[in-house]
Amino acid sequence: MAEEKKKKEYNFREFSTCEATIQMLQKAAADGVETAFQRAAEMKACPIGADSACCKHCAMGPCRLNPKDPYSKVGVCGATIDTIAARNFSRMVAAGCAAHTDHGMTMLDVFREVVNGRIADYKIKDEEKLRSVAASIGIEVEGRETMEIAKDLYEELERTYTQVEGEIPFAKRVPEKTLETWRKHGIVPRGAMREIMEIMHRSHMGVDQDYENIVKQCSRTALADGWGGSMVATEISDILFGTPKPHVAGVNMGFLREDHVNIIVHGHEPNLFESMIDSVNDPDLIAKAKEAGAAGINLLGMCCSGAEVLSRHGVPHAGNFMSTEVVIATGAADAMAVDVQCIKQALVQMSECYGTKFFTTNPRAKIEGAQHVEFHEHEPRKCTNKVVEMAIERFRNRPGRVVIPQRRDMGVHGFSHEYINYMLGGTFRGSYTPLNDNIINGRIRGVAGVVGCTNPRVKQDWYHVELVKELIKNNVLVVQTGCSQIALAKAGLMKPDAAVLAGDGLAEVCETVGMPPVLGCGSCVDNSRILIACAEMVRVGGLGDKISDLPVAGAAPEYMSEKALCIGQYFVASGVYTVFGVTFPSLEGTKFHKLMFEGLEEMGFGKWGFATDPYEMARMMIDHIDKKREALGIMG
Ligand code: CUV
Ligand code: SF4
Repeated sequence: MAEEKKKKEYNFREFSTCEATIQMLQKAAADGVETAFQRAAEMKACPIGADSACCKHCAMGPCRLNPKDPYSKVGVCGATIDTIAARNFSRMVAAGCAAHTDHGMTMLDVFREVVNGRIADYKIKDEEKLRSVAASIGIEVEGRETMEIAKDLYEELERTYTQVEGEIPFAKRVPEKTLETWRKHGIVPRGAMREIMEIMHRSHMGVDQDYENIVKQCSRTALADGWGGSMVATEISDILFGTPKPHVAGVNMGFLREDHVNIIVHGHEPNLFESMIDSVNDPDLIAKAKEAGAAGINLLGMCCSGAEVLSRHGVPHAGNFMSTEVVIATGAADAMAVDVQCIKQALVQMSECYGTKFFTTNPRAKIEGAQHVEFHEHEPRKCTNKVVEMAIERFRNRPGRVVIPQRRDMGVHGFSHEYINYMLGGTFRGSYTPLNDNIINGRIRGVAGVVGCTNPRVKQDWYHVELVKELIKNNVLVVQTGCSQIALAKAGLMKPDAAVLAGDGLAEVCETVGMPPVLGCGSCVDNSRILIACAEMVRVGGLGDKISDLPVAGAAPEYMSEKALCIGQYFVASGVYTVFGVTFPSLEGTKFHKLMFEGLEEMGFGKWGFATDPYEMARMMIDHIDKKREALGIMG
C-alpha cells in the first residue's frame, strides 16, 4: 500500500493554475523530487486540529473534544470548546502579530542607527514621507531639520512596541468613531510587546476562560499589528527606501535568464533586499560574473520581500509562496538568499538536488543544513556580496540542465496609500473624479482587499484569480498585497487593459484614470496601506463616519499562515467584513464561532466570513458591500 502511494501519479493541473509552476512540478517529478503539493496530498490535515477542537496547553492533556458534538465533552481541566478554540485562535494571532511587529522592529532598528549616524549603507531617502508620517502623529515639522524630526519620530514609534500604558502612536490615524468603539471595548493597543505578553498569559492553562474576553485581547493584539508593527514596517521602509509609485514591472519565472547569474531573495525584511540590489549593481561583482562567462547578474524576488521591491523598485518577481520550491527545479537559480517567514524547510533539500546555493542570513532564522551568511545592518554588503560571489561560483559550475518556463507577465505595481489617497481625494492632478465620488455615484460599487498566501491544500492561484475577476466584473475595485497580488499579476489583471474584464462603471473609471482594476500595494505588512486608505475614505467624507460604514470587504482565499489570521483579525476589529477560504479554525454552531461570524459585527466591529468557493466568496462580499451602500443611502 505504502509503495503504491509513493508511485502515485498526480495531475499537476489540479495543484495549480500557474503554468510555470505546473511545468516545473512536472520537471521536479521527472527528476524524482517532490514538493509541498505532493506532501499535502499524501498527508491529510488532522480533522480535529483543523476544527480547533484540541488543546495542548498543558500536560493534563493534550485533550481532544468531539468536533461532531463539541459540547459533549470538556478538557481534563474543564475547558469548553469555546475556551479551547478562542485560546488556539488567539495564540495564532499572537504569533502572526509577533512576526509582523518583529519585522517592523528590525526596520525601526535600522532607522534608529541611521538617525544616530551609525549606519552608512542606508539613509533617509524620502524626506517628504518622513515629514508626513511625523505630522500624522502630531510631531511638529514646520521649519525643523530632517534629522530632528527623524529623532522624534523614532522615539515616538518605539512606543508602538514598548509602551505599557496609553495608546499606540498610529491610533491617531484611526477614524474617531472607530477609535471610540475600540475604547468602549477596551481594545486600543498599548504596545505590541505588552499585548502579545498578555494574550500569551491569558491563553495559558487556567487563566482567561471566557471566550468573549479572550477574543477582546485577541483583537487588541491584532490591532497592535495592523495599526502598529505592520504600519511601522511599511512607513519606515518608505522613509528609508522610497515610497512606491505606480510603474510597469514584470512577474513570473521567465525573468530568470539562462545566460545570467540568477539570484533570488525570498523572505520579508527589505533591508536585505536593498543591499542585494546594491551588490548586484557593483561593477566589481559584475566584472567577476562576466569573467565567469555570464552576461550579467540578474536579481529576482519571491513572496513578500519580492512583492515589496516589485512595488517599490520594479525588481522582477519570480513567483509566490507555492512556487518557491519549483523555481529551484529550473536549475537556473544560482543562489537563493532568505531571511525570515514563509521559508519552507524543504528548500534546503531542493537546493541540494539542483546545486542551488541556499543561504539563510538572519540570526532569527537558521535552517539545518543551510549555509548561514549572517546579515548585519551595519555592514550589509558583507553578506550580500558573499552571496553574489557564491552565486557566480555556482554559475561557473552549473551542474545540470537549465529549463526556464518562458512566461513573463507585465503589469502596473506600486500603489502606495499616498497614491491611493490622491485618487480618493481627487487632489491628484485634479484631472478626474475622486474615488469616493465614484463610489457614491455607483460607478464603483465598493472596494475589496484580496490578499494573502497560496496553500497546497487548494489549487494555487485559482481562488485568487476567480474571486478577483468576479469582483471587478461586479464593479468592485480590488486592492492587493502579498502572494495574492502575484497571482493576479501572473493572470494579467494588473494591466490597465484588464479594465475590459471589469463592469461598465469600474471600466469607465479605470479608463479615465488609466489605472488597472486591480491595484497592487506590496507585501503583507503593506496591508497597513489598505487600513490607511480606509481611514482616508472615511475622512474624505460621504461614506459614513467609521470604517465599519464603508462599502468594503476583505478576503484571503488561499491563506495558510498565522500572520494571515492576524491580518484578518485586525481588519475585522477595524470594521471590515473579512472572508477566508481553505479552512477556518472554529466549529460552526459553537458560541465562539457565532461571536466571530456575527457577534463582533453587532458590537460595532467587522466580522468573519468563510467560503471555499470563490464565486460564493465574491457573492458574500458583494452582498455586504450592497448592505453598506443601502445603509448609506447610496443604493442604485
Ligand atoms: Ni508575507 S504570509 S505566504 S509571503 S502572503 Fe505569501 Fe506574504 Fe502569506 Fe507568506
Ligand atoms: Fe486539556 Fe485543559 Fe490542559 Fe488544555 S488546558 S490540555 S483542555 S487540561
